[in-house]
Amino acid sequence: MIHIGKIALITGITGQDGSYLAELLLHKGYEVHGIIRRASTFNTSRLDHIYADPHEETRLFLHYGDLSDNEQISNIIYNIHPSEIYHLGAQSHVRVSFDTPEYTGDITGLGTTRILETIRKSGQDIRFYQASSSEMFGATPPPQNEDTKFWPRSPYACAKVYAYYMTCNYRDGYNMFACNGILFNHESPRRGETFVTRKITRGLANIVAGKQKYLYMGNLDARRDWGFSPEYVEAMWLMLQQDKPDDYVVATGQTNSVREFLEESFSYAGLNWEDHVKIDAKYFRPTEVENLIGDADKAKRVLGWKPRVSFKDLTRIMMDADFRAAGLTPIGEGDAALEKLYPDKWWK
Ligand code: NDP
Ligand code: GDR
Repeated sequence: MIHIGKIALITGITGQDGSYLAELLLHKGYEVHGIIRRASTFNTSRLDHIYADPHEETRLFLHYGDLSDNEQISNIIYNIHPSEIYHLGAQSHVRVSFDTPEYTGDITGLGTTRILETIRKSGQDIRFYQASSSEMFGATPPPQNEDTKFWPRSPYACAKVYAYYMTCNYRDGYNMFACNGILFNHESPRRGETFVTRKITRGLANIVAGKQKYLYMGNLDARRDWGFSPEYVEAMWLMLQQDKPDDYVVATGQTNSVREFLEESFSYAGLNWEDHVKIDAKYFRPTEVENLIGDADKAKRVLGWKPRVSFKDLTRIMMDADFRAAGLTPIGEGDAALEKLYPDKWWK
C-alpha cells in the first residue's frame, strides 16, 4: 500500500464532499482522519466502501467529535498532527438554517473559528481549507467571482460569510496557509436526499418504481450553477497544493432553474414532470437566492481546474444511480457519460 507520509484531517467526512475527498486523498497515498458524530443509527454509509476494520491495515481513521466541542476537536488535531485540514463539517441545509439560526451560527460559523484557533495555538504548520459557499453572494446579481460583494440571504449564508472572513483574518494576521474555496452547488449520487437535485432524482425513481405518486416542491424559478461533486473536491485539494494560500471560486459557469432540472430528469425517464409535481409552501424560504452563475476563471488559470460533467450529464448520472437504488434497471446514458468522461475514475 503506498503511503506518501502526508496526513489529512477532514471534518464532515460522512457528508457528500467529505466521502469523495477521503477517497481522493486515499487514492493519492495520504493517511486520512475524519471526525464523525455519534448517532443512534449508522451514519457512515457514504464511507462503507473505503472503510476497513481498524485492526487491519488501513489509512482511514475515524474519530468521534462535534464541531460544538472545542476540547475534543483540539485533542484530535493535537494528536493527529495533520499537514492539511479540510473543514467541510457544517449544518449545511439553507432551508433548515431558518429554523435553527442559532445552532447554524454555532456549527457553521463558530466551528471554523474553533479549528483556526486550535491551529494557531498548536504552532504546527497546518494548511487549512474552508468550505465557503456561493450562498454568500446571495442577492448580488451574476456572474459572481472572487471580487463580488457578499449579500447573504439566510442564517446559513451569514454563518459562512463570518467563517470566510475569519479564514482571511487568520491568514493575514497569523501568516497561516488558509484558503477559502467558494464552491457553487455541486451534486452527485451521494447528495443528501433533501437537497433539491437529489430530492428530484430519488423521488422520480420512486415514482417510476410505483413507490411514490407525487413530488412536493418549493420555488421552481430559482436558478443554480450545478456541478459534479468529485470534480469539486479535486479543486479543494489543488488549493492546498499551491505555493501561496488564496481564495477561489469553483463553478461551471452554466445556470439552470429548478424547473429545468425537473424537465431534464423527467423527460429522461419518459415522463411529464407536470403530472407528478405539486407545490408545497413549506419548501419556500423567507429570503431566496434567485440566480447564481459562477465565474471560475481564476481556478482555471491558477489551479488548472476545469469541470467536465455538464448539466445534462449530471441529471443522467444521478438518475441512473437512483434508478439502481430503487431496484430499477438504469436507463444507462449517465453511466455511459461517466465512463466516457472518467475512464479511470478514482471514486466508486
Ligand atoms: P453535507 O450536508 O453532505 O455534509 C455535512 C457534514 O458535516 C456531514 O458529515 C455532517 O455529519 C457534518 N456535521 C454537521 N454538523 C456537525 C457537527 N455539529 N459536528 C461535526 N460534524 C457535523 O454537506 P456537503 O458535503 O454537501 O458540503 C460540505 C461542505 O461544503 C459544507 O460545509 C457545506 O456547507 C459546504 N458547501 C457545500 C456545497 C454543495 O453544493 N454541496 C457548496 C458550497 C459549500 P452527519 O453525517 O453526522 O450529519
Ligand atoms: P441550496 O440547495 O439552498 O442552493 O444550498 P438546495 O438544493 O437546498 O436548493 C436549491 C434551490 O432549490 C429550491 N427548491 C428546493 N430546495 C429544496 N431543498 N427542496 C425543495 O423542495 C425545493 N424546491 C425548490 C430552493 O428554494 C433553492 O433555491 C446548497 C447547499 O449544499 C449549501 O450547503 C451550499 O452552500 C449551497 O448549495 C451552494
